[in-house]
Amino acid sequence: MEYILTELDDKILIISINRPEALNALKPELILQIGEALKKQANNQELNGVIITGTGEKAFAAGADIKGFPNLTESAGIAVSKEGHDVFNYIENYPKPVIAAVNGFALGGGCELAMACHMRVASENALFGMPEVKLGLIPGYGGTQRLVQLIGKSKALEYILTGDMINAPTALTLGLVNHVVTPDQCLIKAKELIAKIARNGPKAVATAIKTINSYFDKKINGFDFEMQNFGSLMVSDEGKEGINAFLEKRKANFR
Ligand code: CO8
Repeated sequence: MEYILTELDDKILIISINRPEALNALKPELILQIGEALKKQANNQELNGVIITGTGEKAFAAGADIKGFPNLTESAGIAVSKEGHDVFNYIENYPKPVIAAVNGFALGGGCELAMACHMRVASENALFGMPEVKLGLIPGYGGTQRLVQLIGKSKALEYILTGDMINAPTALTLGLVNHVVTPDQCLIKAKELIAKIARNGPKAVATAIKTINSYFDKKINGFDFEMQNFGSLMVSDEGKEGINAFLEKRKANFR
């Protein structure tokens, strides 16, 4: 069964989580389907970026599907958590910008999915939160790590330990989201960001994503990695074109 809708709209892959009757709760198969949809387009040179959103007006995703939890053994719980981690890591390292357009609830796994994206555009009615402790659990799709990265340890501890929801203006102040817009502007703003990024060198964009992510990879020295990547971009066709275009006072032609 398909739990997501996908469409290619003006060089943007739009993935819509499509379980509005369950507030788009994330079944494990649904998360795998998101991963598959991304993999299918990973080598599409024409693709400018990806938007992940939820169908309906109430939710981006209200978390992992709690109704499937009672069937899980400890090892199955670990395995399902790992499957989610693998997909969310894939999103985080995707070479094209991936933006979450968050309309309504983004709780638990839904918030974790939004945090794995490179940026978040929230509608005014968005509500974020990590309510797992209320279920006697902790975040299991990377939330303990990514919330700290995005808003700092002190606030992450507060929101994960209380399970309190975070409204859109607060999320903006905390740095959890990039923009807050009216509900009808949510997709439009996400598309605008992708279009703006698409004017830049695609290799540079992909390398910037990889290099920024290296900050959080304990096995990599991010400064060394940046120097290496800077050097190889300088001598790349794309780097030469961007530099020449500036010197010749013309617009760069990256594609
Ligand atoms: N899972 C399954 N079904 C859900 C979920 C969910 N997370 N959230 C909502 N639904 C369902 C409801 O059960 C209901 O369906 P039904 O009528 O058939 O029972 C329907 O969606 C509508 O929900 P409500 O009637 O509850 O709507 P309200 O507007 O009254 O409330 C809330 C909205 C506040 C969002 C409420 O639904 C809620 O609290 N939902 C649960 C939020 C939550 O706890 N999320 C975290 C889940 S745990 C998690 O995400 C862990 C991630 C890591 C997993 C690791 C591997 C397993």
